[in-house]
Amino acid sequence: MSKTIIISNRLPLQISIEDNNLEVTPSVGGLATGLKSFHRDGDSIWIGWTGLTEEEIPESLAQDVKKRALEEACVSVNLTAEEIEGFYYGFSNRTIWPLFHYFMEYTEAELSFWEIYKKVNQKYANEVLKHYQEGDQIWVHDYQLLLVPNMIREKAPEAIIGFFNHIPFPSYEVFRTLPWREEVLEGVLGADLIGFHTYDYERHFLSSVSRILRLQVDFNEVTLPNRIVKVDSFPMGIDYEKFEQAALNHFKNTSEEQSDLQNRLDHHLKTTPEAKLILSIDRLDYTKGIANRIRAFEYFLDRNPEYVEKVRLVMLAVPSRSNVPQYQRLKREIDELVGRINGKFSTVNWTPIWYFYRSMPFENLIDLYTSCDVALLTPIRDGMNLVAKEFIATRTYHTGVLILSEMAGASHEMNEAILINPNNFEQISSALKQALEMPKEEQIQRNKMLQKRLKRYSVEKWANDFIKALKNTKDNRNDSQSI
Ligand code: GDG
Repeated sequence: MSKTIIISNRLPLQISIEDNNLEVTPSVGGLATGLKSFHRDGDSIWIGWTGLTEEEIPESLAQDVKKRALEEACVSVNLTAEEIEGFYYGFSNRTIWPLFHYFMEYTEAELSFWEIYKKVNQKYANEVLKHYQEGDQIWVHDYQLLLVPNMIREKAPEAIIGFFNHIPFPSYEVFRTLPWREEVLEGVLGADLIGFHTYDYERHFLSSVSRILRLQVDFNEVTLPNRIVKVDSFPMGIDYEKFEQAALNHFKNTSEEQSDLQNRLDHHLKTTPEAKLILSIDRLDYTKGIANRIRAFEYFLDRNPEYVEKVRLVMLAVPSRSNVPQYQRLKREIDELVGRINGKFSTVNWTPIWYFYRSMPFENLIDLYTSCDVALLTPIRDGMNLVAKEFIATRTYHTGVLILSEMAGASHEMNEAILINPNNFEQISSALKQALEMPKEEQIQRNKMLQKRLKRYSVEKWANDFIKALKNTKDNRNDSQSI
């Protein structure tokens, strides 16, 4: 029987070693959260890195690491500390990530990063080839593995290969600045089907293919000498029921069962009953517009002093890529901004910003989603943004307002949110006022429409649509062979 082989940089589980014992925890992040349910319910294996470098795994535990991963139908790829440095922190996060998010000034063109990126992509491809059997579907994910599709194709020309890019694909004018632009495009074109979150990213990719590689592009097909590659958009959804159910369960909790965080949130409601909570959740990343958001909140308080003591920004920033200098600088900038604004506006009973710099368990995310009145998500660029969708799924009373950056892929499907330009503080400030004063009936009306759409376009549908389209490419290939 055929299976699906999923390949991503990280596995959906993270393994760590405490006192010579293995600890397995779920990975946090968009891709892992999204695909986990597809993997759990389907016939698939997942190939990726566990989070431990070869040097960190004592020989006595090496087999156990493999075994623990296999229990979850996962296969671990072994990477050394040097490989992680050059491939992950280097080329992936200092070259491709900033370039694809239009942060050209952060983009480093370092030859040694590129060399190691190629080597590590080959390692992933080799691991796939070990597990691949004819008839399997191979599904490669994201910007860390752009070369893997073609590396597999070279050894298994008949393989059915899909590639999905979780981050934006930049316009040709930006992409063309990459020194290794041809190799990157050729790497991805090893796939039969290439998916993006939005139609815009799809068009940008096709425009680069036609202008850089001079290949024939007809609507959404690229003609190679011996194959046709399909390119399409598949906006990723969430496990809607999981979030909705978690919110429903949350409201059933007795006061003894609820978390310390929820107690703290309740205390806020009791002591300042008219005060509203504004929520933001993201990885601490310069693409997420966290500094802009804090400045816009300051702008809002400056211009609307009647909201002092009446509103609070609850901000969860999850530590991410803290080895990369820009992330370290951003962390310092955010610490300073939060300190300055809390110093400027705090009163004896009130601090305007509650800032959490950590990862939280799922139950606490639900506490935050359900207790806040407004979600303020202001990425400068974002492939999709699942947090926006999760917030809406947890609003089981249909109240609450989402303010979302128009630079997030999710904004294309979420027109009922208040859409803003993340660089326009004045606009964010008026969006906050509009959200805080929005009549309940209007909130309910907007959310019901959003919920209906998100429920329908769940992550399960996203994955099934992609796999179905991938299988169709095989049928098309068979058809064209028989002509
Ligand atoms: C990339 C693209 C695209 C966050 N903090 C915690 C936590 N999370 C979960 C959220 C959500 C996920 O992580 C974050 O997803 P996003 O989509 O918002 O962002 P990225 O991590 O940047 O993801 C993005 C995505 O891939 C999918 O294609 O949407 O554009 O950049 O699911 O709930 N989960 C837990 N604790 C936390 O503290 N448990």
